Amino acid sequence: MSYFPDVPTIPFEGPESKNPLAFKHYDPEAVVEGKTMREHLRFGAAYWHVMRNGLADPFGGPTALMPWDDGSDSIDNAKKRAEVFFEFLEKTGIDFYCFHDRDIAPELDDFAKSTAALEAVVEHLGQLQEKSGKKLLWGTACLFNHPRYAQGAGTSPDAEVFAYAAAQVKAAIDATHKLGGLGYTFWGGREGYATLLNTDMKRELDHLAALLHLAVDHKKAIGFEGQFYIEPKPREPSTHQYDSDAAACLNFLREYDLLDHFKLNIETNHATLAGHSMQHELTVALNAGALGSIDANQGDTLLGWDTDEFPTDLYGTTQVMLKVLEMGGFTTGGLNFDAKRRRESHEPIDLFHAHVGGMDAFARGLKIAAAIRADGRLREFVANRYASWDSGIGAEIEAGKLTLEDLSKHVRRKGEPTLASGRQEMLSNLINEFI
Ligand code: XUL
Ligand code: CO
Repeated sequence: MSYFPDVPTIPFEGPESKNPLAFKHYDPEAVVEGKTMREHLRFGAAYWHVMRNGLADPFGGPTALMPWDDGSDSIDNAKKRAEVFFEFLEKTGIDFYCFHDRDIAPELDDFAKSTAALEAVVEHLGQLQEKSGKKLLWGTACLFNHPRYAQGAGTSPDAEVFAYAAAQVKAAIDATHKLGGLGYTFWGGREGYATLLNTDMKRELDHLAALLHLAVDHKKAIGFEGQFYIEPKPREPSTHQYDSDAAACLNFLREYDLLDHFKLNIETNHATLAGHSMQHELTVALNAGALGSIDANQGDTLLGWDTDEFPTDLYGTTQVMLKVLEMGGFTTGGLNFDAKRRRESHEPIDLFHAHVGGMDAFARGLKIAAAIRADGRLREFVANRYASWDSGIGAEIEAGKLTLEDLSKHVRRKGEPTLASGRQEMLSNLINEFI
């Protein structure tokens, strides 16, 4: 039985192809810098967007056609969705997926029932993974949708809500472990505040750290070896979210002695909401040895919210892949399409157009990034720009050998420095040579 009878397995046809449902650049077995494209890119699909996003917006209801879904909270409906999803993964050639507990299984009227439903669907997902060879990139708990979390989950003013969130995190980590998940993500959509008038920020942050420590302890207790991630985002739905950007997350993890246990999952549209470029966020994470995984999407400069568009901007994908190559590639992480179709793209086949385009945009980004690296002029320019630190006074400062007194004498001797140009325009032109 096929749920997408009109869609074939997406072939690679090369740059000359005019077939909208063919890859022009993503050739999974093609080798770039010694690894196949499939190994470099590690594409993942987001269960919530592919299977559960009806494409509603704040002014209008859902439009997405999902002929396979009977709209019920039954386990059978949940299992059927899983089958549709795996057919989608098979046909797109996406190797990984990510989920929230409440996307794959319904939240029922009590915790024990919801957890049993989760376990039943996890069993089924396990069989589908077995048959297809697809893998779970990461799992997570939805700690933002239910009304009980309206004032936070780990940061709720109510200890009973914290306890509920902790119980839900345990069940979601157990599910991820059962499915051999490579990671587990914490995104704190409600871990923040709407106003400081009613908020004890210090206490809330202590509680968030306590929840993460409990998760680390549980991970050890059950022998789950996957990587824990925190996903920064500055706002939406909260006015301010504590994990506001990569630097804030790293500071929080250091302050609460959690840095050894977490890496970051950086999302492009969250970076722009934080007033940063994706390149900035990736660089901050990479500098701390904490770049773990990526939620691949892009925002819209004309809209001030998290539009989660599919990535099509080649400058963006090139910058991401430059950082991923600089890191030496993903280990547990990958490129998870945390992206949704526009509300107007409501037909099931649009899911394929969206993902095929995102995969091709990243395949091109990878090829362009590898070409820029092979060319070497960019790397050489940056190395030369800092060359004054490699010997003489620079090397002595870096080695911590000089005092302010020494530097004062040095400047009296040398006089005014002569600065070299940063050559930004020349470097932008250089990038354009490759795009
Ligand atoms: C929300 C977001 C989440 C996380 C997982 O903006 O990105 O979907 O990726 O909870
Ligand atoms: Co995300």
